[in-house]
Amino acid sequence: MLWNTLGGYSMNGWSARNGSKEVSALSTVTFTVTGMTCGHCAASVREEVASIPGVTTVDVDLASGKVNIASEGGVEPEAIQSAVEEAGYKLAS
Ligand SMILES: [Cu+2]
Repeated sequence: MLWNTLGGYSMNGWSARNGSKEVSALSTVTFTVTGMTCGHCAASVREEVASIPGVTTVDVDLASGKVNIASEGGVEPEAIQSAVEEAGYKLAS
């Protein structure tokens, strides 16, 4: 993968193609989780969501309930929902 990118660079120049490839590889999505009341809750949700294959980063904002998830290639909403429920919380509808 890395070598392909480098090859594209030297043969085709630094084009928008290279840039868009990198951006599309990492996708972020934000969900709102209800029922979290303390740092322990936030940590539980973060832990469960982080265990979903492909997820690279999980940011939990306890005050708003917003959970920001970065993943490689995207994550099924169903996977996120079941991870949140596994932790004992629910997604806001
Ligand atoms: Cu708690």
